[in-house]
Amino acid sequence: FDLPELQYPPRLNCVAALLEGCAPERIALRGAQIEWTYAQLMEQVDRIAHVLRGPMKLETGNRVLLRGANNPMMAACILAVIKAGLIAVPTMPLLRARELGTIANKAQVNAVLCADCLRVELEAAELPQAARGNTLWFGGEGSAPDTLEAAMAAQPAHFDSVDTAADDVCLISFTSGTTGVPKGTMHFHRDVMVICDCFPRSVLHSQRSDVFIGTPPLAFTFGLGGLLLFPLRVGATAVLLEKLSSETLLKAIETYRATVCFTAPTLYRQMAVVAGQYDLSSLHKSVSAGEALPAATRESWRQATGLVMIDGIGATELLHIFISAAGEQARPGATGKPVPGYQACILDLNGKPVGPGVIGRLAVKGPTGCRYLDDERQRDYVLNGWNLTGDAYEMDADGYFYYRSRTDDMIISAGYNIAGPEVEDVLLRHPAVAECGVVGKADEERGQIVEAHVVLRAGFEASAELAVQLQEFVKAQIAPYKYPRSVKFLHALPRTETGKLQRFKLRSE
Ligand code: 3UK
Repeated sequence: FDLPELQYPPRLNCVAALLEGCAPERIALRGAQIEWTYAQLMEQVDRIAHVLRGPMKLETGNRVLLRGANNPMMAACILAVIKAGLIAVPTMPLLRARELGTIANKAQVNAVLCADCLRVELEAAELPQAARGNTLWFGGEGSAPDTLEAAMAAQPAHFDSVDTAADDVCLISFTSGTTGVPKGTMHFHRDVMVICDCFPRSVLHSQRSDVFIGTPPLAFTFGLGGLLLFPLRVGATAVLLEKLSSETLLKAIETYRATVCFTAPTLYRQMAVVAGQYDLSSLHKSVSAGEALPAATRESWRQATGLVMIDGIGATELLHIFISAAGEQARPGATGKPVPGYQACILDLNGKPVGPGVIGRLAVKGPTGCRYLDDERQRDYVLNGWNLTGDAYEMDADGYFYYRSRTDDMIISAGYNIAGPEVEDVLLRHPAVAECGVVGKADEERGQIVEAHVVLRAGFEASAELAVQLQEFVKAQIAPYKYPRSVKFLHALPRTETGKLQRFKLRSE
């Protein structure tokens, strides 16, 4: 944490620092219709900042709920909120009114900037008193007085950033809540600089000539970092596109000559199948995060594109990626090593460190860390300064970290501990399997049995014979007690907006 490059002045506004000294004529953001140079981006940001401090009457430290798909205007709104000394509370586009109400109240928001296309759910949400009536809409048709664009037009084109402390909160980010209630985490101006100076610098070696592209929403810190903050830090270009599927992402990589791609394992799996039909010669870094990257996916992506994927584990609580490896440093099956600046170790149930080769709880310490809005939860996540991510990991003698499963997802069957993702990796190597999720199913005799939920590739049909084939396939490759005693065929797996498999939904089926 005392790396020399991670020292920042005590007075720091991270957006001012990110945009300071950028080349005004270079392209900062590209969207479907918009292309902004750094000078144009700064003007948009400054006009929005004036709107927030002027007609919206917000004061330093106030919180602004933000809603929108990935596009340049949404990006400008997030930056403007922070530059104006306020706290950004970005929310996932698919959230419903009830969830939005919960988040708005937990974060005690004072105002809202919302994309016009997400109007219905927002209007149905119960916002805190202060935020009611203090909402502006952007990206819609027309120029009604309650549109952000109309308000911006009446404001000056330059805004002096608000003088904030390096340890003032600038972002409240909510976890996607794979298990239920979203948790709000607070991050400082300094934390934003830290994530820009850790993973992208030491693992990606990002530079100004890079073109960043990908799918994670800006409301998810994986996307906020990878598709906005990291590119700005080095003066590069970010391509922000709404609703990318595997084919549209491949097409966009080709069209925009993207060099760095951020997405989750599922999309890499889907893209690998058709990657050969696109010119991906510009791409040299493909980053996977959000959930475990199966070795099978790593291999099929390599075969399809020649690229060695960069796996990285990050968490909303820690803001971005803290264990990763690239190129020569990558080791099969491992997520990687702690990103310089971070430390990691494996703890047993009593909080004692365990040696290499033993599965335990992943603990991480570094220049960013968990600060929940809710004190109650803080004690579960942070132990003696170590962040407990809830993941079961194993370390080898050389200090590489291997993901096994979420701590709560370990399957215990007839006394054996079985990690679902290991079985998934084997199943994904079978030609009939497109996607799969392996969970524990309650069983009277064994406590739990291994149950596989399988989505088949086009051209294959579900049958009892195929189920037996899959079971035999697993038995032949890993210890037979790990084979799925139950196999179910589905049309799709339940996933969050961030691409994570919702195992609890598979278990409750
Ligand atoms: C899981 C992984 C294995 C893991 C995130 C990059 O995913 C992000 O944040 P969330 O708060 O979830 C955190 C949890 O997700 N996970 C993430 N990456 C991996 N498991 N291998 C991986 N590579 O359980 C972790 O505890 O939604 C990812 C950057 C920023 C992020 N917020």
